[in-house]
Amino acid sequence: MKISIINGPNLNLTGQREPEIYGSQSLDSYLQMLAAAYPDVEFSFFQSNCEGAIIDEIHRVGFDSDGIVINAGAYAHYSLAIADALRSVPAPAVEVHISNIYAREQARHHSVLAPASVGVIAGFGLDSYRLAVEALAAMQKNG
Ligand code: CA2
Repeated sequence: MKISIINGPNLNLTGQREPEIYGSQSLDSYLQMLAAAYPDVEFSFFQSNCEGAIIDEIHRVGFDSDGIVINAGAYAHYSLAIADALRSVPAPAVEVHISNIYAREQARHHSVLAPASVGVIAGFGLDSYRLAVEALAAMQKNG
């Protein structure tokens, strides 16, 4: 099974700032642990602070992956271009957030990516990524 994990703006700083919201582990080290826990899954990892680069990556992996796990950061709240990109590829996407966006400021309560995704996982810290991988693996297993 091939799963592509795509991260958006500022997520490269996870673990370095605002640990009360995003935890103290770096995203890179977490994702390495995640990959080690799923030796049968072929992962690709991508992070960019640029909207167009995220869209290019969705186009690159979306025809070949069995699933996309996407944390688009703040773009989740307003990027119709990223939502369009998710709709333009066959791979199912799971939208992920480290924090519980619904317990934060009003502007973070809405996601334009949610309607373009098969599901949303938010609020479980970095474990949100593992839960998304589990969801995609269960979807594939159950057809
Ligand atoms: O909770 C999430 O995963 C978010 O996608 C994180 C985004 C935020 O804009 C979304 O509303 C929710 C922010 C990315 C992380 O930003 C950092 C800022 C400072 C230090 C570390 C990370």
